[in-house]
Amino acid sequence: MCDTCGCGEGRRRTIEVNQDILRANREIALDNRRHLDSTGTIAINLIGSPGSGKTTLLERTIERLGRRFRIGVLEGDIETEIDAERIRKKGAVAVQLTTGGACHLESSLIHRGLHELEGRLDGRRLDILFIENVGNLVCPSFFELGEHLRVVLVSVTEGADKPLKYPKAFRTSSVFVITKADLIPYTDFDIKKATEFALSINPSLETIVTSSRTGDGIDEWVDLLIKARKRTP
Ligand SMILES: Nc1nc2c(ncn2[C@@H]2O[C@H](COP(=O)(O)OP(=O)(O)O)[C@@H](O)[C@H]2O)c(=O)[nH]1
Ligand SMILES: [Mg+2]
Repeated sequence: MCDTCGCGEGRRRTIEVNQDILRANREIALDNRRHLDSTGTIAINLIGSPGSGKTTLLERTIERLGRRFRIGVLEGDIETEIDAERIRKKGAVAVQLTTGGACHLESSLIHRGLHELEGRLDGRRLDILFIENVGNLVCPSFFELGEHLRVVLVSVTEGADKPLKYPKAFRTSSVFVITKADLIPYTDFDIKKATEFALSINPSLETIVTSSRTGDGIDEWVDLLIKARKRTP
């Protein structure tokens, strides 16, 4: 029962609780996944630091794909409806999920959000569901949400070493999006290094360099989404 003397007893208890939470989360994530498969919806979970450009990339994506596909967005934040409102202005249906303090989204919240999204669609099915996770490169990587594709974003102002410092986010993702490439001249960001670091953590990671400001790399990003959608049931 000791949390302070370093005997490890307290730590062992904490790990057991965490494993229960992760197991319960995974079970609901599997339910989410079954539901998404049954409606032919691909779900994409975006993980990145606050301000890394997640919402802006979604805005550019909806501009490009919004007429071709029915897109829904679950926006994760601690507080406010700001991001959901930004998405709605682009014409996609969006539900804001506020965690009230938690640093990540859990599968039960996605389950509720998905019902709410679908309730706004009058029986029509979503082609693509984007989940913008709470801004954080640590906690969201531990929680499966039922997504088909996990994408980790790092902007060039954050530094090329982030894959090494936050390996779990890169190990559990399939795609690495480097954002704000238009700012490279003002930073010491090294794309080659960032890519090598990311591949050293996860050799099958696909890297795309984008700028939502200039549009660079957005074609490649959109192509990747279309191909991923074709692969889903
Ligand atoms: N220069 C530049 N700024 C960007 C780019 N993408 C996003 N931003 C800016 O970065 C800030 C944070 O973007 P946002 O999409 O809200 O980040 P989020 O917190 O990850 O959703 C905003 O002021 C955006 O205008 C980009 O590609 N280039
Ligand atoms: Mg955002």
